[in-house]
Amino acid sequence: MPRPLLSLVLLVTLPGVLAAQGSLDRSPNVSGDWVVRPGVVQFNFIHRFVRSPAPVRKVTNFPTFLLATSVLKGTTLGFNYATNSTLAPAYPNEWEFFLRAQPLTQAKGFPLDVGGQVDWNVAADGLDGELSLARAIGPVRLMAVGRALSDPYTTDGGAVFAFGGGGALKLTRHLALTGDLVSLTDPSAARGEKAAWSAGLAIAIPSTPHTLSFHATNTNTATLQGASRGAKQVRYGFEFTIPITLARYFGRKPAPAPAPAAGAAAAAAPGHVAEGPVTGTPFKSAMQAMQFSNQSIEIAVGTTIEWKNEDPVPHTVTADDGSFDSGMIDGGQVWRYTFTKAGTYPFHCTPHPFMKGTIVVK
Ligand SMILES: [Cu+2]
Repeated sequence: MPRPLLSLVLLVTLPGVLAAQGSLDRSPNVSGDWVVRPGVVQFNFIHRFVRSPAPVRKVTNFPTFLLATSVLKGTTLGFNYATNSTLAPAYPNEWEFFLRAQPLTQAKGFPLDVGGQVDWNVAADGLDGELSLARAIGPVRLMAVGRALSDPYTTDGGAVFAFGGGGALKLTRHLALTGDLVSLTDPSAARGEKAAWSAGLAIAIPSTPHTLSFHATNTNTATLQGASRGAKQVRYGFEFTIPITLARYFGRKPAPAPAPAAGAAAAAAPGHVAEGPVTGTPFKSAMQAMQFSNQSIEIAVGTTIEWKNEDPVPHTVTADDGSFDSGMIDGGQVWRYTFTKAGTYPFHCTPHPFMKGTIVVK
């Protein structure tokens, strides 16, 4: 297969790690201003539809595409493109170009996730802003949001405001219930503006970096403008999230890992390699963002290597010659192996053959 075609096939079938947020930590109308991890391009696709009454029963679709990437760590630059928007009269192609930042996070020890977005909405011909606060408490993540939106019906830069909240309840690692309620402070009955709401079921597809959210909502598009206005009719639809890890296609070669001194090099058992208790200090490595974090490891005979899978998808550590094989290591799990014979051991990950490394045992 020609290389560009192969790349395309990989791009479609093996997208990158769940780096940006999937749909399990947010709700359809409240994004929480998630940001993309550096080196990742995020592509999200939302498809919603309504069916007109009998006898026509015409299905009308409301898609929104999101493409975004990181410019600086903790920030995201991207756009939403909704191809069947009802926001501004006679303006169905709604573009929103946004810049997001999430400077404070619970992961870094702050009590809340604090994020914000500014965007230019082309259909509304104006600037929008959002501030969001979120906090995870056990399996629940609660979000609050305040928005200042340019008024799509005026040309004098008039502003409207919206406030709302959302939540996600994680039932398992792969399943969450989500919901939200957002309203303009002064919805216009004449324009049919109602409070926006959604109810959904979000699924992390096992062994992939994708999430899928099935939801019902009364909003048309996923822009700040669109997610602040409900309509009369209920839309049913889904969102599919695709994080694409660039390192996979434009491979970087990290420097070889430093060689730690072997703890108990003398006690090398006879034979090839052995799986067993840790002797001495293990050499710690990991799987991160669909790569082995140490692709070249040099150790002394008798050293144990400990791999931690920091991805949400399972990986393996498998010798190319079959001399060792971890089997599936789930996200968060650790696997250890003690190398008792000198040699060079190329290894890979069985479900992701592009993940490769070499261990030199001296
Ligand atoms: Cu893998």
